[in-house]
Amino acid sequence: MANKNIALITGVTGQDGSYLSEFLLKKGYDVHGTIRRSSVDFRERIAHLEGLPNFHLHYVDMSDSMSIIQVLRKVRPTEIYNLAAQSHVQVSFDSPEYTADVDAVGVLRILEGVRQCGLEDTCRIYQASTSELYGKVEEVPQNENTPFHPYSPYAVAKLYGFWIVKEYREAYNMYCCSGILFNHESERRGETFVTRKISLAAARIKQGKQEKLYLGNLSSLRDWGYAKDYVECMWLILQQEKPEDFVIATGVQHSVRDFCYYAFKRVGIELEFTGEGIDEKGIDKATGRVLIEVSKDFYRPTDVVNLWGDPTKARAKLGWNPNTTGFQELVNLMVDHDMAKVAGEGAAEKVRMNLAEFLEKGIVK
Ligand code: NAP
Ligand code: F7E
Repeated sequence: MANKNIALITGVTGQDGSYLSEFLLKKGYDVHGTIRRSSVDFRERIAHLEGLPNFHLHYVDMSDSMSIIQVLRKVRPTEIYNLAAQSHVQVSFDSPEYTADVDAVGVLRILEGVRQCGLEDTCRIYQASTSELYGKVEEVPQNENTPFHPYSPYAVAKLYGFWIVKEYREAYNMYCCSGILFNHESERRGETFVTRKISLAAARIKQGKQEKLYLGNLSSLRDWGYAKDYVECMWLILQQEKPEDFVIATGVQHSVRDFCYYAFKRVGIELEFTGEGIDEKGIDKATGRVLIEVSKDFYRPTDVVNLWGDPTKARAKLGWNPNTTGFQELVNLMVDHDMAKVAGEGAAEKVRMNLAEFLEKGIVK
């Protein structure tokens, strides 16, 4: 059909890919998502979309140019949202080469693939960039002009992605841009990111299904937003007249400790923190029970500890409201979701509990 909007979302099975699919389907797009073959089915975030006439899935791996070219030729998208990535910062220290291949060279594969398929004048490209580029921060809060200082293999790979997008924009006049998104969370957040690890633990501890929560740096500061609000920005960034990069953030900063406090408060437990560094503990004020301890296993060789975004440009140019969902509302909706999830865990409970134990002991991070 002429003039039909056709979106290609890499990483459609991820947190953002699933929300963005819903958003674009509602706007009438044909949505094509890329998935990877896996021995077990991890498509729960998009299961409710499968079977819809405008929703299509294709096997693509970001380390495989041929699969990328094949899907570009077949789909001929008008918009590409490149969300696929090895997105876990701590894991990037264990798999630095793979992270570079997928998160850095993968971006190049998309850009060059678009050119080689002759789509450079008809297809706009959004690159999922990150506040991790600011890393060992050189100013607070961070905006589009703040210097980058990446501080993990993940961030270094994403920095290449950012610059190669800029290069293709300037060298070939392509409509490609980066959203520099600060942390955004949701009920669909991966379970080893700190917010989800906390919301699930609060629910499990409340329901007597977990003893304790082990975390790393409790003083780390983040600007946490709601993923559902952020995918709208990805779309808005591609609807501008000129391609430009944008910082997407709430402008509000909290510590990991704050997140714990409000998550446990939501389940009726008031925490009190005592001690410092590795000796810090989160104690149930009512019973004196230690619920949170610090474990070295969750410290990173280099950690980014002071992220705070300035969304002024996004507010002014995109007309986006950075504060649709506030911090406490975000914590509450994640915890409420996980209270219900944990309560409903039946037959799968034993398997889940094993994972919780592994997480607790630091065997799985
Ligand atoms: P996520 O939940 O980890 O999803 C990542 C997606 O990438 C999944 O669909 C995953 O597929 C796919 N993927 C990973 N490696 C791949 C490969 N080699 N080939 C093809 N697909 C691959 O991440 P997210 O939170 O939705 O984040 C989306 C993007 O935004 C990522 O690029 C991330 O780095 C970036 N970002 C996220 C945040 C945030 O706070 N969430 C902030 C800034 C930037 P499987 O399901 O098969 O693993
Ligand atoms: O860590 C500290 C940890 O893993 C946040 C990704 O989406 O956002 C995400 O990366 C902070 C760090 O997210 C634990 O040291 C303490 O300082 O939830 P996280 P992240 O590293 O900020 C950015 C913007 C992205 O681009 C990434 O793709 O929390 N922390 N204790 C812990 N973190 C984890 N995971 N687990 C802990 O036990």
